[in-house]
Amino acid sequence: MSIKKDDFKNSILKHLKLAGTTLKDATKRELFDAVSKAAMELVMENWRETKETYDSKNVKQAYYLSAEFLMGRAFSNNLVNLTILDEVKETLEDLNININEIEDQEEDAGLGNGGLGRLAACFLDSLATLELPGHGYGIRYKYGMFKQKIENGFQVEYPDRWLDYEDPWEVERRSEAVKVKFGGEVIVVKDADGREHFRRESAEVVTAVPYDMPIIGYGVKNVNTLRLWQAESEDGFDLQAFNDQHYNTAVKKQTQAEDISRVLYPNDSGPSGKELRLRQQYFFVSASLQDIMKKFKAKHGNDFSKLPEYVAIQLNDTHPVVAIPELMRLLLDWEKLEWEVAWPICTKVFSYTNHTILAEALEKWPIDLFKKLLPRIYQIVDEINRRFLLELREKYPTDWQKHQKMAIIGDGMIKMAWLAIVGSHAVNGVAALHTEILKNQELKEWYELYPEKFQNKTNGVTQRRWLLKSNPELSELITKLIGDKWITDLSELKKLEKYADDEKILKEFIKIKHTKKEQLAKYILDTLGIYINPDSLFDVQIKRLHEYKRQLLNILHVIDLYNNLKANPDLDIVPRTFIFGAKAASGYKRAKQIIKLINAVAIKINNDPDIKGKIRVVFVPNYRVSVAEKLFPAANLSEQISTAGKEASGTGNMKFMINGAPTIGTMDGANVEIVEEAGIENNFIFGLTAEEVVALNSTGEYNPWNEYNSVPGLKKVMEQLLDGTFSDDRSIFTEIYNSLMYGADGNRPDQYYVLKDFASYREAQLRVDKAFRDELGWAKKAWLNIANSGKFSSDRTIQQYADEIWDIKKTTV
Ligand code: T68
Repeated sequence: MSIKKDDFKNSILKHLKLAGTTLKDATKRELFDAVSKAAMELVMENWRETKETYDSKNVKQAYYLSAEFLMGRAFSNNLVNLTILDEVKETLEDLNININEIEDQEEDAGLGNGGLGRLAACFLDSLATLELPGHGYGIRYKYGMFKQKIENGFQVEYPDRWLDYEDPWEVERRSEAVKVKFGGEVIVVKDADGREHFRRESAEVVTAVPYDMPIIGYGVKNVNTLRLWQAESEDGFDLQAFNDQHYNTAVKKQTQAEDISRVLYPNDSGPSGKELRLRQQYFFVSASLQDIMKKFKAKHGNDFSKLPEYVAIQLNDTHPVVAIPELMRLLLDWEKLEWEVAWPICTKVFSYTNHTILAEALEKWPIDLFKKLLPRIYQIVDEINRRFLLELREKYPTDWQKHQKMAIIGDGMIKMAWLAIVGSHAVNGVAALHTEILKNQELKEWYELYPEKFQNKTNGVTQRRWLLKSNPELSELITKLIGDKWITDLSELKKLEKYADDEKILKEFIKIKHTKKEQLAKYILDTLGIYINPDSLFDVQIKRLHEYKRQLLNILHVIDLYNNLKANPDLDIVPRTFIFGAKAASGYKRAKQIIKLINAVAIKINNDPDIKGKIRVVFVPNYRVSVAEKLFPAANLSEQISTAGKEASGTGNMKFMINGAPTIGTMDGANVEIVEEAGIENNFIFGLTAEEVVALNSTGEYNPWNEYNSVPGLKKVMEQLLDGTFSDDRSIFTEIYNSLMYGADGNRPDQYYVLKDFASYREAQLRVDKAFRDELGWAKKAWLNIANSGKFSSDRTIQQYADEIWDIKKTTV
């Protein structure tokens, strides 16, 4: 698309006028709104046309159900995908407006925790760009991922008020609201033919109001939809109670309904178990399915055997899995289908993605809670389970242990992952290694039972946001060399390989990397008041804080390096800046202690004159998508150091790779495939393998005291956690120490093998130090990572989902 500058200018002026202001008087926020609305006018037409095209061509559509969509900012990304960014920039310059300042007015849409939510956002971008009919359904949380501040070195959480200002990139569609019912009683009525009908009485009714965001394909007319539901009470507040001055009572129903979409749960793993969380899940799932069914019926009438020909539904982890019994409910109770007819329809429609092998993250709901909140859904799950157990008995007549292990309902719990596998035709992991671990370990019995269901879909990221938008300088160089096809076909980057020994090109790349580092250094200085040296090696670990991701290994190594520098001030090392960004789940104590440790180490090192700036440590607070866009392009080294077997895939690893940062990492998740593509010699691999971890776990013979006593320097580092080196309060790091050396909360000592991998990690860091001294040699490694990153586009991933799971087709508007 291209714009007529004068028309666009007039459109901006019109929107300013409608807002009751002028170019001269408008605040930056008012300008942001006006420019966004001018752009939205361009989007609207294509959006409508997209719906009409999908409708008139009668195509199958995919729906991505996800409790999280970590969209980040819309403004620049949408202008990029509309291919009008440069023209808008120039138009704004004519009006004396700096586009960067406008961009900074927008809050991130932080409706997700981390990788899982951001993956959903990348997938939507790819669906639209590939002209595929695929949309998202989720929750319009009033408060997204909390805002993190660091106070006295500790994480403190504040509400994320992202909707304080009206969002110009969404459209409320109140007329398409639907009702969702909770609780109450199930009444069974028999009709004349003896058929049972189920009715709900005295249920709590909540209204689900849809808000739509346009998902703009790059350089195409397709505009798909992300529909997010907001919860409201059916009939406002209780005026009678209000008149009687019972104010709390008057708003009770309203508050209870609105609670459902009030806030995102900030747990990226670990047990949920909270009633409100289940309410959220059922709320958005029921609303979405009603919406999907309404559209299907309007088009195809009541022949539901055709549903799988027109509808595919992807369940993003177990969070939306209650969709399986909900669709059964709609087919049985509303549409009067027989179970035997409805069930195969269901399994053909649904498919399920698993994102974790951490056992504690597999969702289970206590029967009592589930039954009380969703009585009819419980009956249906019970029946699914009954029939499934019959199937199991047939297949394994005497293996009672297996029946018990695989039952959907057991130990007083409903096991959502089991329900997902039984109710879907496809189950996928998110990287090759992860899928193998699912098949051979975690879901072994399930793979034996349903081998045909299991698939791998290695994750990917959208190069539009993570390269084109966030690194325009590198994008320009790439386009200069190989043209711009890479923007929609990342495998084109392979053509860069022939420049890997071209000194002139490598120097241009080095210069660009330096520019991105300067920009980041300026941002860190402006926001944190900390100076970092753009000539130092930027060593970056940015991801959720979790013990298995081992930020602790990183910071212990920093402490060791610090000790070495103190002992030998002339030690010849490459100057380094260790950069961290991470949020810890609010209730995750150990993760929070690790954040405190990183900050304490940072203060100590950054203020020690002996170090002469050779190493610096920076913790970037409130890590989020918009900050990630500054960090990935500026990184020299990508830290992907999880305990092997624990990180399902990782996607940050791919964002580093396409921006030219080699990986220091374990053979875990998608790191395995990154190394396969880019070459082990261009990355820094260390540590236990997934098999070695399994073997060590099973012998139970690992003893961290052996490493403690034998690895030079390690003992000292560990002692410093206790002796007040990093804090006057000697007790604050004791629990970290104890968890490593003695085990805590019933876990084995050092369950994530931090000490075990320490020596190997340090050795890999020495290789990094050595390699980085050779500027061109390093640039070549980085360049080869870029050139071989083609596989890690979410375009490739989504094309595989489209072909191998959903069976949806490219539909040009
Ligand atoms: C991540 N999972 C995986 N979970 O950890 C990561 N969990 O390896 C993978 O690359 C990514 O998913 C995409 O597949 C998560 O991000 C969550 O955020 C989460 C949220 C709520 C409950 C459980």
